[in-house]
Amino acid sequence: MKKLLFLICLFELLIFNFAFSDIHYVSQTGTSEYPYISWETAADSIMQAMRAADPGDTVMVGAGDYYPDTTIVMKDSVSLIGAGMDSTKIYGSPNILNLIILANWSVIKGFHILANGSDLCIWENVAHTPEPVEVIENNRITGGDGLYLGDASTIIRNNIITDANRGISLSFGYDYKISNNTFLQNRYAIYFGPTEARVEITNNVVDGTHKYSFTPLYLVANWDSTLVVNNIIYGGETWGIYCYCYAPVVIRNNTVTYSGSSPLYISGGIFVRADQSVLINNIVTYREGKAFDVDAGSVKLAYNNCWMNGEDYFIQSDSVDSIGNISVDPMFVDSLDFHLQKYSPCVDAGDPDLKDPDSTRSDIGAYGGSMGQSYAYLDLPPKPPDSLEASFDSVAITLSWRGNTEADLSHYVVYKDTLFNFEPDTFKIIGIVSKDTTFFKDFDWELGRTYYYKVSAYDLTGNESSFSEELEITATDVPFTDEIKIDIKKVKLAQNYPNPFNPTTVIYYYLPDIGYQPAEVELTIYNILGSKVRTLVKERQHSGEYRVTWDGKDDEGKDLSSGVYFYRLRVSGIPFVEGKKMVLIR
Ligand SMILES: [Ca+2]
Ligand SMILES: [Ca+2]
Repeated sequence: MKKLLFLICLFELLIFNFAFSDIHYVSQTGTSEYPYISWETAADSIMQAMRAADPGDTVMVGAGDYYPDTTIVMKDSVSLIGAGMDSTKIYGSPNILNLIILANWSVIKGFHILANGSDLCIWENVAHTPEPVEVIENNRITGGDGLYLGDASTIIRNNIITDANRGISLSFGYDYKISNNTFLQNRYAIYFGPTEARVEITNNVVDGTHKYSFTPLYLVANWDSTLVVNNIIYGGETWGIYCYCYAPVVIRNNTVTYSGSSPLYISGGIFVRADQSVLINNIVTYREGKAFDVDAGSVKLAYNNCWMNGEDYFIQSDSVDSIGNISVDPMFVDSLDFHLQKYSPCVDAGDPDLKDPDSTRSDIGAYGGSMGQSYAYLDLPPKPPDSLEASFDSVAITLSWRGNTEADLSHYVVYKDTLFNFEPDTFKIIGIVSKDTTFFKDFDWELGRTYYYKVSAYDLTGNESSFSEELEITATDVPFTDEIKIDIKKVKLAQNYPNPFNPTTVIYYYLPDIGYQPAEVELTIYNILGSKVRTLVKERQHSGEYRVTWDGKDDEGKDLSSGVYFYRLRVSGIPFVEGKKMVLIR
């Protein structure tokens, strides 16, 4: 009897499942027979299948490119599932204002959704029943105004959101959980205006190194609670995280780095103005402006690491509890991997009340804290010494460089040879100097000869860095005097080729390692009157060789007339780079 009852239950369960969770298919090869419940009979368009769906159903969309001719209006409790963000693409058009409109309990997963002329990729701004939860996950969303959300609770996770004016805009809603997304080169990654929502922004990576990137996280005037934890934010022309919120915000274990490029803007790190906010365990580095600006009372600003910013801590209120803050090289793995190296001073230096996942004291930075990662710290060699320079006092050639900043630094080694681009080995060592000494005097030189120098850095466990840039030095007599001068070669800005030219020419330049790269680089063309006519390069670049083609046009794209033009390379951190002349012949 029991067995029979069990079978009946099972049978009912099957019916229940069958009746309430149909799958309606969409593909580019189906026969399009209503109600589209197999790949063979799949609908031609997403809206056809959506019309056939009931609450609880799934609309499954096969791989391919889809160009809907109207907005895709979701139905309540229907899941829209694609074959993956690289496989199923939905293109908007200028005729469609909002590409997809959400309903209650919508799920969107596995698509590449491209605005392609539409204003919004995903819109949700309709009256919903109280607090339905919508899920948007594993999509790539490109262009337009990205996602505009309001009046619901939404989980947005594991998406890649690119090239949007506002990646995610939030207005009035309930709970937003925005986690594990990658934001690439949006004007704003997350923008929320007036909202009463509870917002959690966790484990996202935000690349704001776009020429129009403003404030990556722009959070304004919420009245409930905001949690910003374990995010990595780099770039942006104003603030990395700007919280003009009235309710307290918790900003914990974020890494905010690389400032914006325009001197017109502030390029700060984190701005907060709500009393009772908590800012702990954050790393803020390489911002041109203020790392922290706290314009509020009773704020806990503690156990942060601010280093190499225009100004590290800017506190406009007296009642700020600031303990445990440090200012040291965080020792990231590299310029785009913000895990900490072994012996980083940020390891176990965070809030002692917080534990890492490995149950040690919390680390400072995006991978530390209770919601962070457990990972092996790598003992890497120091960075190569940078900004290698030379001076001369008629007795010695004095080499100097900028000191390394790693906590486990041990000493420097100086190499010398008479061959260009030489390979350093132990026979070429001319000096070993302690970590606190950043110069070396070479007394062994002859007039008229050319020498090449390189420097490396060692850590305490014996790892040697790669070598610094090579410095080429020639000591020569100054004619008709007793003086000797040295010629030093480092940055190279080559003569353009061809020259004279029509219609295009190539300018080659070489950037030395000046540390803290990418450095701001500007390659500009001037006319013979000295007016700027074209900005060819204005971006952050790493050391290396670059080739840029100029088409003889100005910034507006108009052809310039025949004549003499000048080009100049400006690199932040390098005082002067000469200009060169070229001739355009029409
Ligand atoms: Ca720890
Ligand atoms: Ca090391």
